[in-house]
Parts: sequence; structure tokens; C-alpha cells
Amino acid sequence: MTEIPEDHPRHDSLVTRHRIEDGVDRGITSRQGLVAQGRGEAYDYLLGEQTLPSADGAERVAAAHLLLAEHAVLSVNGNVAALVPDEIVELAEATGADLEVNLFNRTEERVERIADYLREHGADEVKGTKADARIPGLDHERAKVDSDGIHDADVVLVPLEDGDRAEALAEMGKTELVIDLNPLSRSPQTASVPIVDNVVRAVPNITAHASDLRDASREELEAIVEDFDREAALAAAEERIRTGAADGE
Ligand code: PTJ
Repeated sequence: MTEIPEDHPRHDSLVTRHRIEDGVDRGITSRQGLVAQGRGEAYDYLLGEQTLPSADGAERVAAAHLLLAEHAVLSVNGNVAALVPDEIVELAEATGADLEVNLFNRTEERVERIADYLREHGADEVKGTKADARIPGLDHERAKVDSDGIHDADVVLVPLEDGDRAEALAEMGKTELVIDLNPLSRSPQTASVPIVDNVVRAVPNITAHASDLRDASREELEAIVEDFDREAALAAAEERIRTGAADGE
């Protein structure tokens, strides 16, 4: 990979792009993942390539949900594995959540490669290889889940995907925490907690909030969850994109 100087104005964005390219070369990211990354970059540019105060709030709420969950699962696709392998494992450790590989362009080979890659980055157990249960109402490969993983979960973190699984998980009564840079996309629109932020910033920030909330009581965590206004979070991100105004300013 070409060396990118630290002071390059687009340093972070270029490093992120290279990670996706590397993911494709390793066979963990699909070629469609390159297109998804391009879409994400465009929205991130419009959001100012920073975590908005509303997104930071949503990330704290996501941390509270993960800590309150009976059984939380972090869903991992080819882009997430390439972009935040260490960080998603750290989030699983900080919250006691399971990791499960779930792919849109599913091949068993890619599921295995992603699971191996996460284990290389410190994961103990990675679900998603059994695929012995189905999400009702979905007719594509994302419906394939583990019975003791996403199928059983009460809270699921769903970073960066198209919208119909988000709707189907909501139908199953699960709490969905969605990370997506496009506030108008179907997945954040249907999420219990829409997080409009780059997965590269969002995942470590959810972990930081989880560490901060580690000693909080159940009542405190429930109050954080109840105070959350999902419509306001979506509106703040859209406002930033349309007018350049950051919420709280
Ligand atoms: O690995 P697979 O087979 O499961 O495939 C994964 C992709 C991402 C290719 C697949 O889910 C897909 O095609 O997704 P879409 O329909 O392109 O949607 C991706 C969404 O994620 C878009 O709304 C993008 O704006 C958003 N996005 C892209 N990069 C990021 C992002 N959101 C947060 N952080 C990013 N880095």
C-alpha cells in the first residue's frame, strides 16, 4: 500500500479505503464492499468526517442497550471485518456480546475467512458458521443465522448493510442498533437506535461509553435508553448534511 503522510488532508479516509482494498485482496470483503465504501465516504464527507453530538449520544445509548441485554450479538460483514477487526472484538469483550458473521453475498468460504480473521484479532468464539436458523420474511442469504446467535438475541448491533434485514429483525421483536452513514437509508430509519457515523469512529466510541457505564446501575442504564429520541438523532444528521449545521451548535 502507498505510504500516506500523517498530515495528508484526507489521511483517515485514504487509510480506510486501503483497508477495504486489503479486505478484498484477503477474500474477506466482497467487491460490492468497495461500492458500499464509496457511498459511505460521500456521506461522511457531508457529515464533516466527525462524530456529531447526536451520534455520540446514540453511541452511549447503544452501549447502555448492550450492557442491559440478556443476549447481545454484534453482526459482522465483510466491510466491518476489514475496517474494525480489533475494535469489534474489543466491543464484544467490553459488553459480553457474541460476534456473528452474517453476509449479504454469503459464501461459506468467506464466512470461514472472516471468522478466522476475527480470531486472529483476539476473538474467542465467532458464530455464523452453523447457520441452522432463519430470519422469517427474508429470502436472501442474510436470513441464515445461528440458532444460539442472532436468532436467540434480544439486542443486535447491525453495522452497515441494506435495509430489509433490519426490518425483519424488528418484526422479530429485537432491539436493533444500526450504524450507517446515510440517515435516509432504510436500516437507520427502522432501527431502535440509529447511529449515523462511520463504523471506524462509532465502534471504538461505543466501547468507550460501555467502559464508562460499566458500574452504572440498571436503573441508570434504563434511564439512558428511555431518554433517547431516535427521530431527533436522525433529524440532526440530515440537518448536518443539508445545511452543514452540527447539532448542539
Ligand atoms: O460482506 P457482505 O456480503 O455482507 O456485504 C456488505 C455490503 C456492505 C457490501 C452490503 O451490505 C451492501 O451492499 O450494503 P449497501 O446496500 O451498499 O449499504 C451499505 C450502507 O452502509 C450504505 O448506506 C452506506 O452509506 C453505509 N456505509 C458504507 N461505509 C460505511 C457505512 N456506514 C458506516 N461506516 C462506514 N464505513
